[in-house]
Amino acid sequence: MENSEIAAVFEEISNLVKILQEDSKWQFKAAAYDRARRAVESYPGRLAEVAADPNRKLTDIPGIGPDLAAKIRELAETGRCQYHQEQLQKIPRTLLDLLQIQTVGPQKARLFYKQLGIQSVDDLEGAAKTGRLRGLPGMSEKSEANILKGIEVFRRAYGRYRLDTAYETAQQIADYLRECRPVDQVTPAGSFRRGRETVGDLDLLVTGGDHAAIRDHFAKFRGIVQILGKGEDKVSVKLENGMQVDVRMLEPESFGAALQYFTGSKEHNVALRERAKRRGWKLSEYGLFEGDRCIAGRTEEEIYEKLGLAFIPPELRENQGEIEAAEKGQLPHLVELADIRGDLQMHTTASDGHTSVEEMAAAAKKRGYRYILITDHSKAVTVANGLDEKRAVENIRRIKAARSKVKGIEIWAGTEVDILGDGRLDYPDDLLRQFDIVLASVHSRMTQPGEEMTERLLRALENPYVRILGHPTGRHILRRDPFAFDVDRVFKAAQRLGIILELNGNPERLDLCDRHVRLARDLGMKIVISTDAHDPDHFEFMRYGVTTARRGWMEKDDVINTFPPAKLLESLRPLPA
Ligand code: DGT
Ligand code: CA
Ligand code: CA
Ligand code: ZN
Repeated sequence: MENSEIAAVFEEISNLVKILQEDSKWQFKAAAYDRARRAVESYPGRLAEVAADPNRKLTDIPGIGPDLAAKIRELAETGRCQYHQEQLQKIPRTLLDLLQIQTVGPQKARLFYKQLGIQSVDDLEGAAKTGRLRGLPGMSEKSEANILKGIEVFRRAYGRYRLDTAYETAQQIADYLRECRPVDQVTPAGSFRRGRETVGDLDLLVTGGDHAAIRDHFAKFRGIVQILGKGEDKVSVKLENGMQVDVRMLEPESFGAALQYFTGSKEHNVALRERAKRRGWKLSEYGLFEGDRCIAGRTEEEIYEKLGLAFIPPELRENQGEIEAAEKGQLPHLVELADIRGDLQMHTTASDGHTSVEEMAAAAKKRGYRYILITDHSKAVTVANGLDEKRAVENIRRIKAARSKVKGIEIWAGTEVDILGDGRLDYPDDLLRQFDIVLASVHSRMTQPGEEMTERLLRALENPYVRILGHPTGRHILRRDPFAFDVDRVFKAAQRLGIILELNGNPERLDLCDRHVRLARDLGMKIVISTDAHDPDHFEFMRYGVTTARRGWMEKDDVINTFPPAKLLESLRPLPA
């Protein structure tokens, strides 16, 4: 059991306690589980290992008392927690789906359940549509409309999983499959290999040995709740988190053809098959055929080559012009993770991060980075413990002091200054001037009408100290839609002013999204890929950011944090004299 899974159980217990409110101490109890969830999430090692080690104590972890330690041990050993299961029995399972809807938390879920007998998202939708929610404590017509909008987002998201969930699951299964002796290689295909921000299901291709043995081994994978189908060369299963996984077993002669076929996208494949047909050939998951003779199929490379195309990286296979570009030898040389030299958005304990400047710097240096920008929040973002002017000045001093302690990496003093509702910034120019680099982002009043949000962003960009626009559209994948605003106008204003757009690599955000990255690229703009790390572990998010940049056709020189420090600083908008 991974830390993230343990954290998810604690989160659900906290929600259940808040919904049930069974005794007078429920608030303390819920708070303890919330604290435990955060402690588990930010714990650097695997808790299951700590639990199994007689020489280590779970209770040494801050936020974990004897009771929670026992639950962690129970989860690590059995994969379940008795108390959690008991609480789950007390409400309809579908009631928890309500918490996936924006603006609905445990308190509202309880209210709807107790007052109106609402048990599911469908019930909630019915009640909102017939105006039965307004009039409940704290519920207006507007909050009813927001819930309907939230339900729409929920339905679109249903049955899809974030890229990081897919990544972790793919890795676990691949590791597990490789334990089976005859397995040679496990290769993910499908939307996951194309690097899409969400996947519908996971497609894994396996080569090597005895198919029956691999099938039997896979069927014993711990996370499986249901076997959906079992064929000669394919097993489909459903995992505990609801995700479907298709495992296909292949022969090496046709591995390339199958990888090509199952990577998709469907639209890319249709276009490729047409191309083969025009040459009198047939392309399928078994190979490229001239009559009965297979002329390519062992590798993807030879298939693309035979079809007169340069090799097309999976991230581009969406039939968005990549085939034409491959034909003319004009494919972009996509940016790679190894090109990245630094990270320009991260938080420390000064605001809502988990570690110090020095720890972040040391971890960044270990990754081979040459610079970092510390960007703690400003005061308006109270939920993230934003800094007022005085604390911001102290923070600049603290950041500069870290330079003498961690050498060999540039430690820049920045801020993620909040863009207020009217487009003014949360700090005066006098203070903004003191930072090395100012990043500005929106964190409040996110449902403003499009015109207002456009004006707000444009006004913020006019401030001469703003060099980077952070998570420009504000979306949360599967949870919250992007702000309504005129993307084209804001991008063009940023371009005219020399402001860099951020691609936030946090897999919950990936903001800019792939389409917007492509738009920026088509306008000839540069971006920065940042992780918004609140913990050194989050530096790993760079992987998702780079994948999304690749989906937006970005080359190394389009991404400013591939530059050495001096060149990066030159590529930013010049500061006022
Ligand atoms: P997803 O799972 O919804 O995120 O998207 P994909 O792209 O992974 O789609 P999936 O899992 O249904 O199928 C995997 C790949 O297999 C897909 O990208 C292309 C290929 N494929 C599946 N069905 C068809 C089909 O009917 N025609 C063609 N040309 N290819 C298909
Ligand atoms: Ca898939
Ligand atoms: Ca599939
Ligand atoms: Zn932010």
